[in-house]
Amino acid sequence: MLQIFETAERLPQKTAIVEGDESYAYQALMEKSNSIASFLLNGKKDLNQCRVAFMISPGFDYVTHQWGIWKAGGIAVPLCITYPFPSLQYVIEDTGAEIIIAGQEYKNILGPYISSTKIRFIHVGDIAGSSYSELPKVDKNRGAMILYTSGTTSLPKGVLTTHANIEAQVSTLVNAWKWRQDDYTLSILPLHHVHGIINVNSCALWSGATLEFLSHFDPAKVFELFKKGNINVFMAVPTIYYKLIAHYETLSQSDQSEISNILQKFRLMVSGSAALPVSVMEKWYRISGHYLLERYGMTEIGMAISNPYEGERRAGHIGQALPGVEIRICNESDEILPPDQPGEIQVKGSNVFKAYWGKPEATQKAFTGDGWFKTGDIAVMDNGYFKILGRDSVDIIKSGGYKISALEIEEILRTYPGVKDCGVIGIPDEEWGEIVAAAIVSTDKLNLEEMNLWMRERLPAYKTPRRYLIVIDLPRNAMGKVTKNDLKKLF
Ligand code: MCA
Ligand code: AMP
Repeated sequence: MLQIFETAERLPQKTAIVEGDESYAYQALMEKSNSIASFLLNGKKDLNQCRVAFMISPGFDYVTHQWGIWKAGGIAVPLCITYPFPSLQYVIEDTGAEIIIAGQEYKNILGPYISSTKIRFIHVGDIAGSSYSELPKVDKNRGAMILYTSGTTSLPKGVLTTHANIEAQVSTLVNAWKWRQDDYTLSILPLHHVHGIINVNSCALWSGATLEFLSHFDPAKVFELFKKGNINVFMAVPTIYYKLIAHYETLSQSDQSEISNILQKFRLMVSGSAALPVSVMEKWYRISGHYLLERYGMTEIGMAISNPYEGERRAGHIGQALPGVEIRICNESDEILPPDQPGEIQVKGSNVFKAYWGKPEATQKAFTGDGWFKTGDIAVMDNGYFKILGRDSVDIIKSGGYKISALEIEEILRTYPGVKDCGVIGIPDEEWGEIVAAAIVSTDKLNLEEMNLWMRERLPAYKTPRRYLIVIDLPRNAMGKVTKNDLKKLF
């Protein structure tokens, strides 16, 4: 992490963050994060990898608290600001967080729970002033961050990355995509995932660029900001490009040409987190004159494969291994296949995470005997470029760039009164990639609207099914296992 702080020291006067009408120089970022680190230390020499969960809206406060935790030697656990309480409680308890920092607007959701625990609770406003004590020298191989990812187990797993992992993930992208000081980018992605934290925020600040925040994604507001003419780098998930295109199409011809003229001047536009439909890539090219740079990554590894910054960006393909990242394609017995045969993507490199938090068995299962991380994504090399063919599990759904476990949703649905059984799947959708759909076995007359509301109290909106279907039984194979591909056909 050192380099990111070194840049801030080197460029004290340069604008680091813009948030609404406020702007903050790198010096302010350093001073504030130092005083936060001291406040967190509270007289101790080092937080020694104590987990510090924080629920802070995107902006200067988010970044300074994240940096403060790192500088004090803690492990940063960003909480999703749209999670309902049960999802927050799971992350807090699974990480064993000893400190929680919350913005004033999240006091109500967290306050009552925290007062019943021994957790130290800090409000963002509590940390004032700029006096600070000596900060610890943090070894790079110590834990820095835990992010939650849904997988083939019903509950999300915490992915522990070290300072060295984060450094590798950021520096690889800064070099490959030629980030520079005069770049100016927009942070609109959720800040409890790699895409927003690493690819956008950390790459920008590592490079001495300027990072402007928008509290949440809104196509009209994004275009308004583009029109100011400062932004020249933009990164988003395919659903966001889809929504921007849909909004563009509603504009008058003169507004369209104004936006198009601005977009032509951008240096770089990237898409990732889910497959970029060729139709979206082509439409965006017609609007902006840019072939989106599609790349492939995962919470456990940061970015691993990318189309080139210079050279052909091939539609429907994720590109080639990034420098410093080793990739191989393997069969189910982890034997290396020639890359032109379809198989699992396996990854090695200093970008690869340290462990699933508190889950040694899951960690062991995720790696081959010789230390390659098994992604579960199936790909093939097509004329020099990797192409994703699918996943090895039908229980993983990608919607709006979010990874969602069907099993987690099923487990909650089964506890709803009147639900005898259920099967959750992702159904293909042009805008969202997939949308979450649930088939419910019930003999009662279920009120689906009520059930949906009940689900939304227990799951974030993005994990809540958007389609329900009542069925007499679920399709099963001879072993009695639900055949999800048959289930998909019912929708
Ligand atoms: C949702 N809604 C519902 C239901 N579900 N309403 C009724 N019933 C339901 N079952 C409502 C929501 O409350 C909301 O309403 C509206 O539908 C839209 O919800 P949402 O899904 O949140 O969509 P959005 O707000 O329009 O946001 C779209 C988005 C967002 C901006 C594309 O999905 C997003 O930020 N995606 C990015 C995810 C990401 O960064 N992934 C990276 C992880 P209301 O508006 O009234 O509240 S992957 C990663 O990090 C790896 C390393 C990688 O490769 O990048
Ligand atoms: P997450 O666990 O949320 O980090 O999501 C990682 C997963 O997103 C990967 O395992 C892939 O399945 C998927 N993914 C990321 N980038 C792409 C891409 N460009 N094309 C297809 N799938 C992608």
